[in-house]
Amino acid sequence: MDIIYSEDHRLRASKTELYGGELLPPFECPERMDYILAAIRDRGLGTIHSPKDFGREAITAIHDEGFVTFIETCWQEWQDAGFKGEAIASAWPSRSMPSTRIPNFIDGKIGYYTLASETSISAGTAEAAYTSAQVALTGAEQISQGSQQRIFSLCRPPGHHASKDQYGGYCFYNNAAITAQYMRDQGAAKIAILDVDFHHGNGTQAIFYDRDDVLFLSIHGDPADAFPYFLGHEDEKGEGKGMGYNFNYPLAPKTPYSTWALALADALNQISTYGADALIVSFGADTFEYDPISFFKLTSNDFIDMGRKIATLHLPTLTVMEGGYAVEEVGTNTVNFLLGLEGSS
Ligand code: Q9C
Ligand code: ZN
Repeated sequence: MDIIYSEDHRLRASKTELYGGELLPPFECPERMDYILAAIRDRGLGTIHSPKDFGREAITAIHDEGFVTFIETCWQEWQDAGFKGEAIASAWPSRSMPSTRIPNFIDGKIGYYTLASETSISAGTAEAAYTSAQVALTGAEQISQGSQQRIFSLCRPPGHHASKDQYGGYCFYNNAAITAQYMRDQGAAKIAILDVDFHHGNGTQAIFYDRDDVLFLSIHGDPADAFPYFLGHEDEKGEGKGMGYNFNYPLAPKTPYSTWALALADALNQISTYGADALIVSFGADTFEYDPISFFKLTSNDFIDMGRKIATLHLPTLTVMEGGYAVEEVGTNTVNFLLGLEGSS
């Protein structure tokens, strides 16, 4: 399987994550990629290619122009304001002040464009997020041209929590959504996005909620107990033309693979019925039993079976990397999934 990857992810190197009231080193760290690259090499998964540049337009096909400009300028404006730490939101429009006006001052503007406050912005974040989207798009082009049936876009930072105009949950640009739109623009009629990251793909759901040309399915920790807390319930089915094209499988703490796989079986049936031309997998290894911020109980071997089951769809499949924070095991678990998907494990 070909792999798309860029060293530019290292530009995303913030020092802080707001966690439990402390500013800690981020779970979403550059070392994650080193473990994945080592596992790709050790197990001979395939050849690594650099991304092409599909331009800013491929990103604004999904994201709001003002939001992309905000991501590009936030760090400079934060420094210009004289703040000493990394850029982090502390107030945003909420139930009791549901404003849609965009503040001028960066401390207000950052709240407008943020859905959660754990994720800091610092030097290089915008550049890394831009390249991560291009890594995804380069994989999507290969799938669209029919030259490959399986591609792994090793994206960092991840994307699935980002909506059209909000970042958070370690995500800035929604790589999976950007590639789905790209594939549609290249002529595919129907795309399915299967999100198997531990966390609900709230950004991807929101982006396609009123559309029937992109089916979205997510298996994740129940939002009653897990981030992003405010989206990902089973009764969220889509709206307007999109009604019936959104599927959520929220699962309880300590869910083992035997139970998780029942949700997957239902999701795969829905994808078959839908008749997608291509599949995008938002893959996170944070369903792993020892993930430090998650609560499912998948073992390393379970990832092989997950890949094999998804392969039974026989669809051209682009895998984009999302989360996974048990850093020393993230490589093994990710490559296990990809080898299962490829049918060589
Ligand atoms: N107590 C991705 O996996 N905060 N994002 C979790 C845990 C945010 C995860 C707090 C987790 C975001 C791409
Ligand atoms: Zn996650």
